[in-house]
Amino acid sequence: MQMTLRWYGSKFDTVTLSQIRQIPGVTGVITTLYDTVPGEAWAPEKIRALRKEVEAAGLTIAGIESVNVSDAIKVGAPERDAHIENYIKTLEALGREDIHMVCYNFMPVFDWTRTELARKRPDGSTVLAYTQAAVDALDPEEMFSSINGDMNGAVMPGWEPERMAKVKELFELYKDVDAEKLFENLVCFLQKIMPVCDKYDINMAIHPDDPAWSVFGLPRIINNKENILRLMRAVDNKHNGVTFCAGSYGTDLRNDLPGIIRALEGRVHFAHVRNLKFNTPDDFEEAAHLSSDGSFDMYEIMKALYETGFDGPIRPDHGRMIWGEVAMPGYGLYDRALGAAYLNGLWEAIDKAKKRGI
Ligand code: CS2
Ligand code: MN
Repeated sequence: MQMTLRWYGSKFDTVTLSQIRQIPGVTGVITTLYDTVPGEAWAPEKIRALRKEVEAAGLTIAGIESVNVSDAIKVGAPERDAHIENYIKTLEALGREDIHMVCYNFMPVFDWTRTELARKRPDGSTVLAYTQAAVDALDPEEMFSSINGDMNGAVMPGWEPERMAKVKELFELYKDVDAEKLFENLVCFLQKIMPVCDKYDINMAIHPDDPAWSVFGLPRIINNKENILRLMRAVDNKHNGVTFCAGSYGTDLRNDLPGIIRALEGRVHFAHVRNLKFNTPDDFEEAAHLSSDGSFDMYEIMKALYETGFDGPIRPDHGRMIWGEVAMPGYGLYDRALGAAYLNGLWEAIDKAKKRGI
């Protein structure tokens, strides 16, 4: 595996490449062209410039998170084919820059949903949190205004103000799209992009739905072992793979996280490893990465990745806001650096124990 940190680019991130370079064991970044619009093709020269910038800092681009899929592709609107053509052009341009992993999601309307971006924990840190009761009390438009004030001046992925201004229209677009239709559109998209992925050896890694159940009546299709395996079988190509995100599959306590990893052997191309602390089954907060701070057994998660031969990029996921840092919620430097060090420690211990036959 390669330990990485997500980085939004020098124009958007409070964290710098030189800071990332100093986290022990972190050798790459997961990045994106944050100001691109889904449906458009990425300019090859911008990808080249991004790569040069990252490499000049002594790091590599370990993958892209995300090349976002347009709503037209998700709902199967008339512009779908033109958008898929553009997606293919973007993949070609990435392949030519030696970038071989692309994370994306197929969630309708909202990329992810949290009801609080700065819930205070007993240690004084603040974290993202979700409580179903708050979602039930809001309509989707109010949802955006209720979290907007807590973004620390950042634009959060999937919650761009321009996009949220159109929430009503977006819901309208999805009104005839049920889970089956969404699944069909996803399969159609993957079938069309597999040839270019084969040509440039690009691993597509679908991010699960977060939370792993339907919010505001929108369909959810990538939320448990059965559904993700169905997608793996529907497009049975190694380049059709998965982002294993512990904090997203883990929102549903019925999901056995190491079990999902083991069932996906060979198809996990990217891992987001974070911990959640559940107060009730439908109220959770994003704890520190350590097992003892949350509800997951992080050792078992890392062990399942190790034992299935995972060799893609891995990153700590949303960190807590600590030590007075002001950054995009979930994406400060300090707690994610602690997370990376901890995950590296678990990996080293697992690796040495295996090699020494302990
Ligand atoms: C990420 C997602 O910040 C997060 O919660 O895990 O936004 C993720 O980047 C996208 O869903 C992938 O397309
Ligand atoms: Mn994730």
